[in-house]
Amino acid sequence: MAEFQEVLKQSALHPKPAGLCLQYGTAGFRTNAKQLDHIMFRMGMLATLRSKKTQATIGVMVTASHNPEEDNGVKLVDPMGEMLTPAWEDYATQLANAEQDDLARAVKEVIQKEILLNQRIVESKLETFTLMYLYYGLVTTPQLHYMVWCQNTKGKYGEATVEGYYRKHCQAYVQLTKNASNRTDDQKHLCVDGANGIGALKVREMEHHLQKGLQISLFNDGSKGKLNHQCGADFVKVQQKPPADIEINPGERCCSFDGDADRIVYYYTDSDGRFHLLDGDKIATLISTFLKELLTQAGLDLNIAVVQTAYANGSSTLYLENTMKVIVKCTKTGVKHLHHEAQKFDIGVYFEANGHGTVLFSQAAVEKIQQLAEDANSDDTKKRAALLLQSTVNVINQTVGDAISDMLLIEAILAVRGMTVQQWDAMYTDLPNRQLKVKVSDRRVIDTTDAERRAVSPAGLQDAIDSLVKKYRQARSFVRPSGTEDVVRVYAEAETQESADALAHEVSLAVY
Ligand code: NG1
Ligand code: ZN
Repeated sequence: MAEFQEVLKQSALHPKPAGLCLQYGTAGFRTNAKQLDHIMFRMGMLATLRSKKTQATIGVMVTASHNPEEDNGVKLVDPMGEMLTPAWEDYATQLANAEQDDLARAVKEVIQKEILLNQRIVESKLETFTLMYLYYGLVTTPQLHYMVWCQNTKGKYGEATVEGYYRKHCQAYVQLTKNASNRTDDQKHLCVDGANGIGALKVREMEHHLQKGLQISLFNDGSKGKLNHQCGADFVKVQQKPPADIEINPGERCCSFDGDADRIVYYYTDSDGRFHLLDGDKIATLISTFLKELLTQAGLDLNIAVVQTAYANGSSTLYLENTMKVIVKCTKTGVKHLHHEAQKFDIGVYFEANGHGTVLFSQAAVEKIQQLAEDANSDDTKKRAALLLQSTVNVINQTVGDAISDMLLIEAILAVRGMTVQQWDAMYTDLPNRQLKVKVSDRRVIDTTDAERRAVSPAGLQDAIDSLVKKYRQARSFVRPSGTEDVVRVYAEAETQESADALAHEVSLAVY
C-alpha cells in the first residue's frame, strides 16, 4: 500500500493507545482529552473523505460540550449543517479503532465503498486527496453548523462568517422586538451564565448588533471559573438549582448555556427563595404556542408539531396535547432523532428537556409565509402575523439547537407577548422529577423500546420498574444506557419531590 506512506507516517505521530476502543456516539467522540490525539487526526482524514463523497464543505467541531474541563470531543458536521449521517458514524468508529498497521485497510475500505468503485483508480488517485480547509478558530458548535450550511448554499441562507451569523440573527431579533411596545429596562434585562465556555465570549462579541434591545449581565464568562464547573445548562438542569457563586435577585430572568452553547435553560427564584426552572419543555411550549397563535392570525394552514424525548416532563406533554392541541411526537434521545422527526412537519419544534433544540420550517412553509408577508391585499392582522413569522424563521438557527439564537427567540417572544418569566412558568406546572446515574459493569445489557420508555432486557427489569411506579401517584420512570458516559441513566417523576426521589432511588437499585 505504497500510496498510504505519507498518511501512515503522519498517523504514527498520533499513535492510538493500544487496545483503546471508542465509539462515535450521539455526541461524536467524547472522553478524557488525553485519549483523543489519534482520534483528532483520524477524524481529519474522515472529514476529507466525507467532503470528497459529498462534494461539499464538511465541519469538524472540537468540543466536549457540557462535560468537565479535562474532557474533549470531536464531531463532524454534514453539508446542510446537520449531524453526520449514520453510515459514516460507523466508518468513524472503524477508523478510530483500527490499530496502526490496519489503518490503511480501514481508510481504503471507506474509499472503495463510498467514493471510488474501481480499484485501479483507488491506487492512482489516493495521493491526490488534498483538503482545502478554513479554520474558524473559536466558535460555538451552532455557529459552525450555521457556517457549514452557508458555505454549501452559496450564501443563500446567510453569510458564512461569524459576523454574518450575528447580523442575520440580531437583525431578525430587532425586527421582532419592534412589535413590543414600551419595554422597560427591567424587561430588557437578562442574566446569562456562559458556563465559562465559548458562548460567553460570543455573547460579548454579538451584543452591539442588538442595538440595546437586550441588556445582558454576563456571569461565568471564563475569566476565572472552570468550564462547566458548578455552572452551565447541564448543572442547572440536573441539580435543579442556580449556578454556584451567582447572586440572583428574586424574580430576575436568568439563563444558562452549556460549554459549547448549543443548550439553554431559563430560571428565576421567587420571593420565598424557591428556584423555578424553565427547561427545554417549557421553551418548546412557549415557542409552539407563539407560532400557533401567529398561524391562526395569519390564516395559514400549516401543521405544527412538538418533538420531545422520554425525558420530557409529563405535564408538558399533557399541556401540549390537551390544551394547546398540537401534535406531540416522542423519539429516542439524541438530537439527530428529534431533528429527523421534526423535518416531517411544516413547522417542527424540537427540544430535549435539557435545553437542546430548535425550530424547523419546511421550504413550503417558508414560501407561504413569504407570500403572505408580501401580499399587498392581505389585511393588517394577517400581514403583521406573517412578518412576525418571517422574522422568527430568521432569528432561529435551523441547523441545530443553538443557545444564542434560542435566547433571542425566547426574549423576543416574551417581549412581543408582554409576558414575564413568571407568566411563562405558569403555563403549566412541572411534575417533580429526578435524574440519577448508575454505574454498572456493562450498561449495554440494558436494551430499550418505545422511544426508550420501556426496557426489553435484562429480563424482569421492566416488570420491577412497573411495580415500583405503581406505588406512587402520577408516576413514571424509565432507564436507558447513556450514549455519552459509561453509566445507566434513571429518570423518575411523580406527584411530589419526595416520591420522585424515592422512585428514582428504588429504580436505581433494580438496575444493579
Ligand atoms: P446521554 O448521555 O446519551 O444521555 C446526553 C443527553 C442527550 C444529548 C447527548 C449529547 C440527557 C438525559 N442526555 O446523552 O439528551 O444531549 O448527551 O450531548 O440529557
Ligand atoms: Zn453542548
